Amino acid sequence: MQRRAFTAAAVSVLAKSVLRWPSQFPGVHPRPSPSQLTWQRDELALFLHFGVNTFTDREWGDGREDPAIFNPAGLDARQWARAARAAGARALILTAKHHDGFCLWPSRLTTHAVTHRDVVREFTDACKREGLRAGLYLSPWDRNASVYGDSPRYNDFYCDQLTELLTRYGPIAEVWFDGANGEGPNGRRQVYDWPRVFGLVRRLQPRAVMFSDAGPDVRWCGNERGLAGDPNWSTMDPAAVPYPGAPGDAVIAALQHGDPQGSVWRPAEVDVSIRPGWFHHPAEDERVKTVDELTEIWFTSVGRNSKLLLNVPPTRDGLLHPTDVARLAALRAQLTALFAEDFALNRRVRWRVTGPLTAVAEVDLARTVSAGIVRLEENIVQGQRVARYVVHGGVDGAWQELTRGTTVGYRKLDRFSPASVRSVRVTVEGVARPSFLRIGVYGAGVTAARSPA
Ligand code: FUL
Repeated sequence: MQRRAFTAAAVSVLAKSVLRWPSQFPGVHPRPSPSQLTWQRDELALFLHFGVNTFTDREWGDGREDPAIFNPAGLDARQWARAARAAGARALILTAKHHDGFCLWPSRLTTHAVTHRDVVREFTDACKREGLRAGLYLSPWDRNASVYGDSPRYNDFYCDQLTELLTRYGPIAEVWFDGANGEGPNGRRQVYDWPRVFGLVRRLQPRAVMFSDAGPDVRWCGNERGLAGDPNWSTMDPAAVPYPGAPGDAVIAALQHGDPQGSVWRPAEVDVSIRPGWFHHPAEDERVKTVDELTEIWFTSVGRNSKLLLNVPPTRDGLLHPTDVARLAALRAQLTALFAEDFALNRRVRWRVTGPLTAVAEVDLARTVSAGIVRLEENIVQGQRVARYVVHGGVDGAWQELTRGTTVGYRKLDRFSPASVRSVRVTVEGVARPSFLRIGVYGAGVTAARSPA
């Protein structure tokens, strides 16, 4: 089920001025916090949707499931973590509780939970052993909790659940707050206390980044199709998305594009599933995205200044499906091949500031190559500045336009028809004086038609 396929009925306390990082006050160009930088540099995380829906073959459970149906006989969280490492992911996020309210840890607060094991512990232990960061998703919308809709009581309940998750399992790198709510016009109306929730996470896990439509650290990209916006600013006006799940075209546009004048650093995360659904359904085993589709998503997420959160759901056995595991490894192999040889590596970049907001960079590649991909990177430690750029390739003194675009940020990847070039020139214009860009130049690689499924 897609999250925007319903009218959100839940309302929220405005989370407007909540918990900015110290550097984010008006008049100062926003920059990432250390945790936001680590989050971005991870580039790829895997999302694991797992719970009672895995056993009922549904996408949204109703909270009336018998907890005993959750019985993953072969569960091996190390297999999840190994597959993540093979994909080059550096973090994993598990649905500790989805909208059905079923908890993957033995919570003291509900009987709608696992009792004979602790899947969250198995997951966090596996992450530790494989050197991966662990993140947790705790659905605000809860179809099982009897206190849902009794706002103060549910806020207590939700904060107590969060406290269990954030105090029992060691460091948690990301906490994921979903904006979905399908209560409908006659449903229960819950007024979430977001400032309290965000404050609790900051207190219990100060290094964790918090994801939601409204941040505060990382924002949703505005769709579940693997597409970051173009342009895509990591800065935002916090008032543009007042609370997680806020509806409207203006909200979606703000999530997609950010805001070059924004007062907070709140980069976009692209969440998309390797399959049509978020949970595993045997009927979708033949509909796993191909390596070329996943590579395309890489270009439209990581290659558009975002982080990719790729969902790979465990089966009823508690294991990732062999097709998905193979696809992850093949994606990494394809990316490794595409970016194996950087023609600009170790070549000197001549950087000339040409005006208050403009600059030109030139790289002499020392030989004529067939180029098909350009990679541009700003040093985001200093913030994000480039608003548009043009890339030219030069041979024998003649310049040919290869590609042009808008924002760069952490990374911009462009593919174009292969062209013979001996040097590359990048002309940029920024919202503030652009700082030095890193430039990579690669061949076109394997074409979509020829690469393995
Ligand atoms: C949505 C949810 O409704 C889906 O089930 C899934 O968890 C996705 C990541 O977010 O809002």
